[in-house]
Amino acid sequence: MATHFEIDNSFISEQNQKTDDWVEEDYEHLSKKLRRQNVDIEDLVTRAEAFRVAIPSWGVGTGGTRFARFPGQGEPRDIYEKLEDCGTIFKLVRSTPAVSLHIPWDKPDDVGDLREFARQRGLHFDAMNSNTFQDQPGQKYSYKFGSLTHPDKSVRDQAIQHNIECIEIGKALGSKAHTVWIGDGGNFPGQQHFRRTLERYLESMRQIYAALPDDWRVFIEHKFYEPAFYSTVINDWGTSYYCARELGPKAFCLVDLGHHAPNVNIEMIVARLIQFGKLAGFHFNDSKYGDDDLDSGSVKPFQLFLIFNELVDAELNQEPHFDPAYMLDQSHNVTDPIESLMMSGVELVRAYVQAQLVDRQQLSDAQEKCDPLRALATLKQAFTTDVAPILAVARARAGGAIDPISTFRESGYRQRKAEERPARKGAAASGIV
Ligand code: RM4
Ligand code: MN
Ligand code: MN
Repeated sequence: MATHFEIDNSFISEQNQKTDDWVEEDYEHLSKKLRRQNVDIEDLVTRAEAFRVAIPSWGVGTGGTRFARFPGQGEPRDIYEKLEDCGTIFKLVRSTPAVSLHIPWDKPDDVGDLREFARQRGLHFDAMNSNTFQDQPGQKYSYKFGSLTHPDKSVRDQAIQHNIECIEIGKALGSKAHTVWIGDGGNFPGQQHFRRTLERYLESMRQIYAALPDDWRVFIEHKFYEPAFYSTVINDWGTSYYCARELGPKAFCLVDLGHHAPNVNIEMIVARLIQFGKLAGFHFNDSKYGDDDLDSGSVKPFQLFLIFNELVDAELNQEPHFDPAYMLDQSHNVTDPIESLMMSGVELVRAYVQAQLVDRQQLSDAQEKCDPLRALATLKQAFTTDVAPILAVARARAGGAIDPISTFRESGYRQRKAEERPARKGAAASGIV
């Protein structure tokens, strides 16, 4: 069998030695600064080390737009190569041991073999994702006009069966959750009867819900437009919340950051879902207009921080049913996907650690005393603290890279994969193109 290039641990520690000096110096300085605020830096490093975010299998391939896709060199050609890349990301940043699969893009021939392949790389499987927004070769009924909410029962049944199959595959892989995002909706006023389509959704979802094992959860993902441009069936968090309540205690609402109109107060939606005990978790990304595919923290890092502020507040308060699943869901069209995913993963830990720095007593006092300026200043103090040394130390202690991007580039991984993975004739990249 051909050997596959891997970055080895000794290479990572060699690279880390190049940067050790400044890390130590900056860490020391930050620890003194934080001590003045009664914060123990070691406690933050422990929390940073424990932070986990899942990688979407479809994120390691190059994405594209409706206009074009510019494939990168050495792209993964199948689920095994995708897992190889996920394993590399995990090795360098140490916070991403879970991978989320999309079926049928990642449908394995041999589930046991795939599970073992992942295990050998220290990886396991996060939520499963179904796909009823595309037609697959040989599929009997088309999803052109919807899936779980289609007027024709045969189409709905086919979509239900597909979701149940995803759960079955997930069970064999050791997953514990299933995410349902549908592309169902309308492009024209009058095309769909709004109430009737939502009724059909619930009817279909009840059957999927019934197939969930006891220790599983189902995540409902809302999106306000695209691919349908006039209306979508699960358009916002209110609809998602209503459905999750109707379905039962194993149903939760998933927030994909890009699935909201520009300027929507997402942190407030997060707080509401926490309060109602229905927050499933996140698909993290960033957006500028109506997109859902920019890298996390690239455009609105303050918003990301404010979201984590709500999450950390809930964590510290030990809110009931609070067990959010974190995943990245973004499309890398012009960057190396491995680099983007590593950087995004790091941005999430950064926001998480910054949110830990919020002086909660001071914030609460400012709120009770109706002092908005003080409240904002309290948040800003945490947000403007440069926690980079904490992140670097956490990664290094866990065996990861102090500088994941440089280490990745120095390793020559991408060039090696370009040799190992010549484009297969006629093979289309699986995923959104
Ligand atoms: C959608 C949504 C889903 C993802 C697909 C690929 O916009 O975010 O989570 O499965 O894209
Ligand atoms: Mn998503
Ligand atoms: Mn999306």
